[in-house]
Amino acid sequence: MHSSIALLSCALLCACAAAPSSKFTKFTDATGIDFVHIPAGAFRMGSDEDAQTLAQAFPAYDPARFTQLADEGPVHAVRITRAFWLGRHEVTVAQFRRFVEASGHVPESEADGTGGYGFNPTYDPGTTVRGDAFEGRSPRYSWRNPGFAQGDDHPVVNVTWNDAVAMARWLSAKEGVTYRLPTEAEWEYAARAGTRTRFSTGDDPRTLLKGANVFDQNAAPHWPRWRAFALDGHDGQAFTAPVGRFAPNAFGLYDMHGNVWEWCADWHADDYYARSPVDDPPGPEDGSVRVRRGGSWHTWAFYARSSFRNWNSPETRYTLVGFRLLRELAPHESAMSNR
Ligand SMILES: [Ca+2]
Ligand SMILES: [Ca+2]
Repeated sequence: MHSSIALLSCALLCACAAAPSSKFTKFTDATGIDFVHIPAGAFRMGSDEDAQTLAQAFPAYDPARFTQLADEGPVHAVRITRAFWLGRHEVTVAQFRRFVEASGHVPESEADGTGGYGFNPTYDPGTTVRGDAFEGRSPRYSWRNPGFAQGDDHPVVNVTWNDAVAMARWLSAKEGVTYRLPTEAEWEYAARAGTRTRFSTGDDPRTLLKGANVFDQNAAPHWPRWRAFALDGHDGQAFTAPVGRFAPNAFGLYDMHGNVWEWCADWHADDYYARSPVDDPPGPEDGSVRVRRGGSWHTWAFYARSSFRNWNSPETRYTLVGFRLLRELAPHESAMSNR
């Protein structure tokens, strides 16, 4: 009797150690959001590539840009001690609309009356003071309308950090499990999916062509002044792409690079990596700007690197910024999970 129990336990443990049981590798919640099981694990976070190396790899860029990346270092060990579910895709227009309609939440782009940003083919960045690539901020634009066509399966944009957190809270109450934005460490761990290269697809930006929607030869004709920075190739997408259109990373996650920037839970601090804890770094205790990661459909490849950190105030809404949700494991799932 004892030996058969021991054998059974071993079989379960061995199965879990090899790979999470299929029951727990993917999951679709009641609102239709697909999640991928991300196991606990360790990785090296950040980048310590020197300016000279980067200048050689990205010759079109002003070398001064490569001296402004101090917040990516030092490279440091991070342990993600708890497995979690991460959205297979960025939150889509349809999913966000479902949230808005069911919850009554009024997204900030509509609530404060100032709108968002949008693409207007007659707008010329060269005639503006800031040289911004998009028109706005204007009530003409919001999460409903970024000025270019978006299907229901495109990632929602013009959503603020506060909007993203509101959706996570609504889902938490609805599902009885915690939904939230990933921490910056969870995001980079998931984006790298075991890689140490600049992108999960490799070091060469051209490897992104099959794995990410970034600023490429399809997008460049709309912004000719930045043509020199467009990826050398066509990814087929001038604006946002339907989520999941490109190849996934080794965790089965789509669009971690490109399509839309993704809000993370953390405040941003330049010096955080030098003082962050090894286990589950939560980000600085306070700050004024929130982290966003991964680059977008309008982002030059260099800024879509796994280690690149960008940020904005929590009420920022923009044509390039969306989010992806994390769902924490329920207690019974944690017990079964490959820790
Ligand atoms: Ca593109
Ligand atoms: Ca993305």
